[in-house]
Amino acid sequence: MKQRTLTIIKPECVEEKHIGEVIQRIEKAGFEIVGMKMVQLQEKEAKIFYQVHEGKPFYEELVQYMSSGRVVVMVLEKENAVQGFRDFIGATDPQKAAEGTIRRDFGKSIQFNCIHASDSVENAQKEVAFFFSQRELI
Ligand code: FUP
Repeated sequence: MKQRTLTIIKPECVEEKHIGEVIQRIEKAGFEIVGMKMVQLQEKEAKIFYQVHEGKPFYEELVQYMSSGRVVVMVLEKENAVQGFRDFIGATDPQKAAEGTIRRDFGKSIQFNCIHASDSVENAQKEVAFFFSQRELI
């Protein structure tokens, strides 16, 4: 069944001008971009987006980082998109990510790991709704 998932090209990856390469890989892998925008998250928005991690040791830093610069947010559509995209980008820690994955090739550390992917169908729906209105999704 076709699914939709949310991805974010994170601030360091935007800063280092990898937007084009990352999007090219995503498209070549068969994910269809059905929504896309560039934003800088406000700190309060990043807090809400990462609410599931509240209380964890890395939460505050993660919120600061994700609101520190421009990000590119996309909604991707494909069969089994949620798990498929997580497998495609690689493990959270770029050093543990498989060769040829986006996180392995563009990530710097577990925090600066280039790209976000929704972790479940339910969270994907919530995350898509967090960033996009109905008319922004084609
Ligand atoms: P993932 O689903 O692969 O993005 O990983 P998690 O949901 O476990 O983590 C979400 C984000 O928190 C990561 F992308 C980066 C950050 N993080 C840290 O900064 N330190 C950690 O130890 C774990 C996660």
